[in-house]
Amino acid sequence: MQESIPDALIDALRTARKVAVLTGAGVSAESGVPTFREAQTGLWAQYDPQELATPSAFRRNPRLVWEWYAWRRDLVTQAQPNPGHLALALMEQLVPEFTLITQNVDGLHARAGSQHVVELHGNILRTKCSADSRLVTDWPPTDEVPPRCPHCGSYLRPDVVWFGENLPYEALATAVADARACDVFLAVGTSAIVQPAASLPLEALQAGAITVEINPQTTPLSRHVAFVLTGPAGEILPQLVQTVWPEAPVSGAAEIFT
Ligand code: BJW
Repeated sequence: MQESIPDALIDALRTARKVAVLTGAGVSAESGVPTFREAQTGLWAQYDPQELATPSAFRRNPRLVWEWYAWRRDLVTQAQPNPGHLALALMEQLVPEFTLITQNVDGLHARAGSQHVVELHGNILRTKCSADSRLVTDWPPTDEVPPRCPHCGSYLRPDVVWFGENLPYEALATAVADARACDVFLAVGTSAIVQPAASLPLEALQAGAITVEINPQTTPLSRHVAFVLTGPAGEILPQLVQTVWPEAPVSGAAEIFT
């Protein structure tokens, strides 16, 4: 059964000048990309984050970390954007000012057509030097794992943000500013646990925005937001866009709403 969209939320979105959206792993779950913290299916149910997603894990066992990310990179490359990603790309065209802030590293928002995506935790499809963070696109063929930076010989690593690392400065500054300036803030498919991303909806709330959560489960954020839409993003987001903007003159919408 579909969640009905409250009239007050429809009005708020229709009249909003600025909308900000924070997405998490749940928005890509329906594309077959595993989330992190869900029991049974989440990555951390099978793998220890301390062994894989920290700088010290990489120092201890760079080969293991590189290979784990290579496996996930393949998975992401084969995944396709789902109706939730497409609905957000459509929403961007319907709202005067729109920011899509994502914790996801899978690049699926851009592949769905979102133009302005703020990536807080990097992108798994990019590679950087572990010594100076310079982005590296090519390196000589080698059997060594991880391969080495062609400029300085240090190991290469994925361009993602591990625990204990700072988020990219500009991305975080933009996200905080847009959260504070928006009229409506949607948190979609995130457990709202990992900082500093988890603070963004609260920043928006404190600044007076109408806050919305879209998630099949309750999170620590649920009790703070004005509206909770319970269900999968791939169903709720298309329904939300269709309800708020029923006459959206956007080509390609049909594939979302089938
Ligand atoms: C659906 C769905 C469907 C399912 N539709 N929904 C205070 C106390 C203690 C520690 C800290 C603290 N402040 C900061 C920290 C440290 C740490 C932190 O927050 N730890 C917490 C665990 C407490 N933060 C950091 O270290 C950050 N850096 C930092 O703060 O720098 C300053 C600093 C430096 C030094 C010391 C202290 C501070 C960096 C965080 C980097 C996070 N990196 C990861 C890995 C990225 C690379 C990779 O992909 O491998 O980012 S961890 C992982 O979690 C990933 C995600 O982006 C992130 C958030 O997870 P997300 O997206 O919310 O996924 P899940 O799985 O948790 O939730 C999925 C949700 O979807 C669920 O709610 C489902 O119900 C829902 N769902 N199906 C809609 N169909």
